[in-house]
Amino acid sequence: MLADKDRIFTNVYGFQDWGLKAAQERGDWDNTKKLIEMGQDSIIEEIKSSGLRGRGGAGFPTGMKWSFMPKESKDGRPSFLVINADESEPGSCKDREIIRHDPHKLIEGALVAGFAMRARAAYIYIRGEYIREAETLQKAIDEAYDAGLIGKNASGSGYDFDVFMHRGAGAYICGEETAMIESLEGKKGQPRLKPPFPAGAGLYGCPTTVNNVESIAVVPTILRRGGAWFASFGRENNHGTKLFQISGHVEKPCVVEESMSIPFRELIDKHAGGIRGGWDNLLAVIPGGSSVPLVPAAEIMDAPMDFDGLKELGSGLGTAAIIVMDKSTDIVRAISRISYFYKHESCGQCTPCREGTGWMWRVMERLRHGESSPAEIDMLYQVTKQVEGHTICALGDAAAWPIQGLLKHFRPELERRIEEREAALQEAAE
Ligand code: L3W
Ligand code: SF4
Repeated sequence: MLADKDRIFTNVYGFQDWGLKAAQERGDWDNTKKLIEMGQDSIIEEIKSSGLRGRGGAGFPTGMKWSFMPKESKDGRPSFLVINADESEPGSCKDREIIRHDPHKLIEGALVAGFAMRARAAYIYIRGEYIREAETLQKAIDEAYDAGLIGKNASGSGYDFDVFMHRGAGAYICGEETAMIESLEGKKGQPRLKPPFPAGAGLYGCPTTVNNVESIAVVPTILRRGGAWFASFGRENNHGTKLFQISGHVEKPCVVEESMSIPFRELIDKHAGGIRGGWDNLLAVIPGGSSVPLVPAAEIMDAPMDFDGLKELGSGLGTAAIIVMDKSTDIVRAISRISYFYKHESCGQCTPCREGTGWMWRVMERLRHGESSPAEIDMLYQVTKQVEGHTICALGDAAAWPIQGLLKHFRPELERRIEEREAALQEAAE
């Protein structure tokens, strides 16, 4: 279990004040100038050595991503850091806690990360529904400006750096990095084709890096304590501490910072009070937010909660939003509801996603009631394969994967519903 002394988010439960004075007492903004004096290349090297991988779902190595940013400005174009606080993945609620209770970690991280990638400013794109969180964040940004920590000569470093907050308007797709950039530019939030990646052509066509809130908020602590310290948690290729969000049928749902790679059972027993009704009552778990396939109880028990451990199980760590489902769950209905979500949130610009998400949801609804045939289960699988990998952004994959997980692990349940309905129809006809 992670020792208290190794926690980065020491105020994640909001027991203390989020304001600047209290944040400084907890160690934030402590001689930030010294971190900046490390120099751009050294900061990036330290982040690379920490093994930090993006905390927004894809797990892309953070230091490497920053190194894609140009060292020299072309035609006087500025570079930008965009921070993804559009947390809309069902099950995901960690960035909300950081902004509510530790916003100065994010703002200090924005300055240091922004400096490392030679960015002129950071735009924090916050989910529209996070109304109070946006108020807190704006107050924290104002406090940082008033104290000279950001803005002209930020923290006395000689570097000018602005931080802007931008509120979203309730579209999940704006969490996709290029849709977010479009939205920031005042356009409809629809993903762009990649490449070019944002580091080449991002916000207003300028070099841009988009990072998740948690990825940025851990940066000052990593630099203060050293990349080796962060890398000492977790296992090869899966380093660091991580905010896990545990919801569903556990005794005590919570957001908790733990060491990466902690076994699932230990995580749930130590922090969430165990499974409702005991471990024998566990049916399945969605370990990384609604986009990743479910894992049945028997397979997840001893699994290391990290990128590679969950990938080996055919799932993923995603945002580490763990949705626990006990045996009272109608698993077909649960996945069908997720299908509805993706149908609703599809931006509609590519055909496999626009048409496929609606088609898959309608079939899922019929399967839920057994109003189908075994052949249609196979056809549903084929359609998920035609959507997966054939769309502009990852929303198509995210709509296909939960259904694939259901078909892989719970096909007998779907067949049982079809058989039961057929038997009932026959009985009624006789
Ligand atoms: C330059 C290259 N940059 C990759 C960058 C790229 C991006 C990052 C990861 O989706 C996932 C999605 C959801 N040169 C590069 C390069 N990059 N190759 O690296 O890129 P990618 O495409 O692997 O992922 P993504 O499009 O960022 C994110 C999944 O996360 N997810 C949850 C998402 C929801 C939230 C939320 O609510 N907060 O994050 C859960 O699984 O399905 O697969 O920056 O530009 N050659
Ligand atoms: Fe839009 Fe879906 Fe295509 Fe993504 S995959 S660009 S959400 S239609």
